[in-house]
Amino acid sequence: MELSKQELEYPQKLLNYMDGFLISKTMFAACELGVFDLLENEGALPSNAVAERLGTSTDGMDRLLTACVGLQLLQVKQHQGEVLYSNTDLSQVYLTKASPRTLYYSMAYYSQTIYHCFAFLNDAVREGKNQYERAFGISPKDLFETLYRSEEEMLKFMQLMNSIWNICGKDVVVAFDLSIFTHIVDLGGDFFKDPIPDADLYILARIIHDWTEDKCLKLLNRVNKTCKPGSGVLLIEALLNEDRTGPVTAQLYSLNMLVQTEGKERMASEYINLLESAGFKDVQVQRTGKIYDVILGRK
Ligand code: ASE
Repeated sequence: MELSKQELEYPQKLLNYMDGFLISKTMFAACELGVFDLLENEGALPSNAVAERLGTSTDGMDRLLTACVGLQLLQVKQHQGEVLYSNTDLSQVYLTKASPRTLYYSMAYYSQTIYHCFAFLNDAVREGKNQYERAFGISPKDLFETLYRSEEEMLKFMQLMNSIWNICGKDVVVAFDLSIFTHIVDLGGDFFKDPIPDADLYILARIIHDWTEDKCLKLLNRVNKTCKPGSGVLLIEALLNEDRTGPVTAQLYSLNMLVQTEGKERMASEYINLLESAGFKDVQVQRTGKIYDVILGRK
């Protein structure tokens, strides 16, 4: 890629990347402290009132609200000598807990789990394994015993997994005409051990990316064995480009799979290989242009 003289002179992109986690953490703090929920209920408020209601320091809250204005997560206006803060449309729709399209629980999981695992990204890259031990003092045995280490953690993870469908679900379910399948199972539970229920379409949404090659094949072989001819398997994953150029979201998610799981994000060709090795054929791939893409195989 050609770099302009100006970019070399003043590396705005690098400065933005350097500040990336400051931005994330500012947004997470405002979510977790309850700023957007309070402003949704109360309308425009001055920072000292927000601080009082949320039990924080006035100075700290004033700076947090100001930073949120800069990030366009809040708007500010002057009214009779008072500085009043209120939600923007974006924060109203996505950052308040009660909104039907809320990403609040994604934000909370990023802040409380992913952020701490990413603190050990260097170690993860050196060792090629997840960082639960360093981040949370949990010795890695079964992956989902770790992820679901308490009822609370399990719920937080499920809320994360659920909340992304608020924004990506529609595109994923319409990517293929699934009307030929009458009995659809969204595969969960202990699918390495438990019997696979009868169905004519199995959905594995963000399952394959958690596991090593061996375990992916083991799971897909189990599903294939249960499938009748004509039955299908639908994988929902964030696909990497074949030429390794992007999408950057999937590339970063693959690093997250490194710090959090046994798996990685893959290219369409890798999913096709896995499915064909497990006995599926006629594999088709649909990109959605959003985070999650869709792969359909048939027995
Ligand atoms: C998993 C999905 C996720 C396992 C752990 C996970 C996600 C976060 N942690 O199957 C959702 C995808 N987001 C990222 C950043 O990878």
